[in-house]
Amino acid sequence: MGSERILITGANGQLGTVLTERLIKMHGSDNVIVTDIKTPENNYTNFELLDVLNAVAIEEIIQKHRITTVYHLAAILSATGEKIPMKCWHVNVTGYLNILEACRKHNVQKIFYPSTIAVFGDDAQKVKAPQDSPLNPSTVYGMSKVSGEQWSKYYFNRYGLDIRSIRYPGVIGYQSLPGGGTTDYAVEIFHEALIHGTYTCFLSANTGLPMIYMEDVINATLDIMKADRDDISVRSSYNIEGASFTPAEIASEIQKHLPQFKMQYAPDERQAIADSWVSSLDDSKAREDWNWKPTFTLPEMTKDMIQNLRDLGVNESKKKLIKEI
Ligand code: AKB
Repeated sequence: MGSERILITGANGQLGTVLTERLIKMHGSDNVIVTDIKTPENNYTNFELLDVLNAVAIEEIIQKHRITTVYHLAAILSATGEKIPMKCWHVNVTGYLNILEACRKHNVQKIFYPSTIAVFGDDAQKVKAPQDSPLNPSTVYGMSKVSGEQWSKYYFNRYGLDIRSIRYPGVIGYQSLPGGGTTDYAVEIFHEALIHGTYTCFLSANTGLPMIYMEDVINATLDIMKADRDDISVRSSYNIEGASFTPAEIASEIQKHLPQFKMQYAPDERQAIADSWVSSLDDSKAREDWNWKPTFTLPEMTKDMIQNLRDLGVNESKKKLIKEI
């Protein structure tokens, strides 16, 4: 572990912010090269501006810092992707190919590639969608991630690149804010509940989606990267799930802590995206291969979110939320 030199792309995002902190804690700030297309608020020892569409810059950074492992998080998510489909495809697919080629040429040993529940489409089984479901998504984001899963398998089979991947559910955490996704409501709801006592949800009450708490998703990411190479039998991407719920269910859980909280519904264009996805996943393959096991249920994540946002000072979080939108 001591000689691992890590590159993380898209480090300013919802997950990147938290994963970067954890990787720095584990490997030391000298060994973690933090990159994003925008300058972060945090003062990292090793930060470089990086647009993943710049293949030359990726190679330079990999060579300069003698990178051995890449966590490639840079991507455009589902809702934004539908507004700028060509750009979404370009960033998510060409950007990933730039990373794969640079890794192949410069002998990077391991890559983490996040896929998503957006890879599923109307023909997938809605409840407990199997690991080997048909993948016919209706969004560009989903199409780009199905393609990314295929490219991962190709680079593993053809060049032996040790690429590991998880299909991320919607992520809920107090540390950072999501941007441009369809599952973003499940974070926004906490900020609005604490500040205004009401939230107007952009999905309808009974839209069930797979979700996961930040602590669990970070552990999953680190655990799959730690697993023995031979234990990874899925080289496209693994289903994982924390807790699946609907907007009505999370609202009623929040009401247990904030009894005055009121939820309204005004579904927008994101409803069609959510309707095309599955509502829960069968993650038994991840459990079998690398011992995946979530720890946070909906009641536990709700309690933890409210407690932490209160401790952080929700006004500060809200300021950030407004800026992000
Ligand atoms: C989104 O909503 O687009 C993302 C995802 C599920 O990948 N959070």
